[in-house]
Formats: sequence, C-alpha cells, structure tokens
Amino acid sequence: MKLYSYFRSSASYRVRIALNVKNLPYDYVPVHLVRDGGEQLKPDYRKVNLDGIVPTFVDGNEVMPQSLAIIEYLEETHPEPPLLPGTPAERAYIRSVALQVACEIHPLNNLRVLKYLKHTLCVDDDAKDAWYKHWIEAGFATLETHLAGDPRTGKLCFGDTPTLADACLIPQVFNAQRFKVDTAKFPTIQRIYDRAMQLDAFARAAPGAQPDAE
Ligand SMILES: N[C@@H](CCC(=O)N[C@@H](CS)C(=O)NCC(=O)O)C(=O)O
Repeated sequence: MKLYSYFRSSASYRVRIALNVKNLPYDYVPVHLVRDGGEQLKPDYRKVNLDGIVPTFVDGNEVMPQSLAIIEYLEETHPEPPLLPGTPAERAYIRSVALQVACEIHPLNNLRVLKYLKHTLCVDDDAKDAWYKHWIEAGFATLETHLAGDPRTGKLCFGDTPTLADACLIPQVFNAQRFKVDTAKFPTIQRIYDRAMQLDAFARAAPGAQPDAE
C-alpha cells in the first residue's frame, strides 16, 4: 500500500490516522504542495489524481482519491479495530461529525481556495487570514455545541476509542493552530485533541513525524 501525502495536509493526515489505528504499514510518497508551484499540479501527479490534490491511496492496482472514500475502503477491507463502530444511527452520528469538518470547514480553507483569494481576487493577507479564521471559528462553534451536548462524546468524539470523527477533527485542529486560531475557545474540541495526541496512532500520523516534515 502506498500513500501520496504532504506532511501538513489535513486530508492526508486523516488517512495516516486511519492507517495507524488499523496498524497497516504503507509506503509514504511525498508530494510537496508549495515547492516549485506545487508538485500536486504537475502532469505526473495528475495521472494519479485528476484534481491535483492529496491524498491519493494505492492498494495493488487500485488508485483512490478522496480521504473519506479511502478511509471507508480501509474500514471495509480491514474492519478491526473499527473506525465506524456501533449501530447504523451511531455510525450516522460519527459520519456527521466527520462531515462537519470535511464538508463545512475544510474545503473553504484549502490551499487552492486561499491562493485564488489572494492571487486572482487580489485579497490582501489580512483579509485572507480573516476568511480562514471566520470559517474555522464558525465550524468549530457548531461542533463544540454538538460535542459538548451529546452524551455519546467521551474522551474522544464518540466514546473513548478513535473513530472516523476523530480522524477528521484532529487534523483540522492542528491546521487551525498553525493559522493562530485560539482553539482553547472550544474546550471540548481542545480536550479531545489533547487526548488524541496522547495516542500512538495519532502521534505517528502528526505532520512533524512525517518523512517530509520541514
Ligand atoms: N476532499 C478531499 C480534499 C483534499 C484536499 O483538499 N487536499 C489538499 C491538502 S489538505 C490539497 O491537496 N491541496 C492542494 C491545493 O489546494 O493545491 C479529500 O478529502 O481528500
């Protein structure tokens, strides 16, 4: 198995967490998102990922884009330990937390969106940073209310063991902190992040632990 990844990419980080939770070894193929205009945009990489984004996962002859599709594939091919445990309703709950991050927050703050704001719409750095912060804080405020008020929340998003929800939330918290968002304003999210980072699967998936870390 092989993962095209960038150490700071939160979508790649989600898949790294899933692979580690399931204890699956893989080869790490770095794709530098900034160097030389972005290696993700080069024709060679576009042959494996039409969108020019990371991650891409390869298992034998199967080549897969999209972090959530990759994680669901891992869940089906390697069910233990489950990242989507419980009843259908509980799995819907876990997916809803994951999608709150993956659909409502992350796409608005992706590198290509920020580049478009800056270079095409000529938005200055302060306005671009305000955009980033606004969408993170709006999304985290909803998630905080959701997680703080739901009895299914434990040490992690759903009980005490890692799920797809944590695989999406933890990288987004890392990303928010990198862009100087004060995540302590969201105490449940902060507590879940602190707990997850004590776990080996999450620590080994962290950007600073990757072979391409700078
Ligand atoms: N929905 C995609 C999002 C992937 C994505 O946005 N990847 C970012 C890094 S986190 C990327 O490669 N950005 C490159 C760019 O914007 O040029 C997934 O979940 O895999």
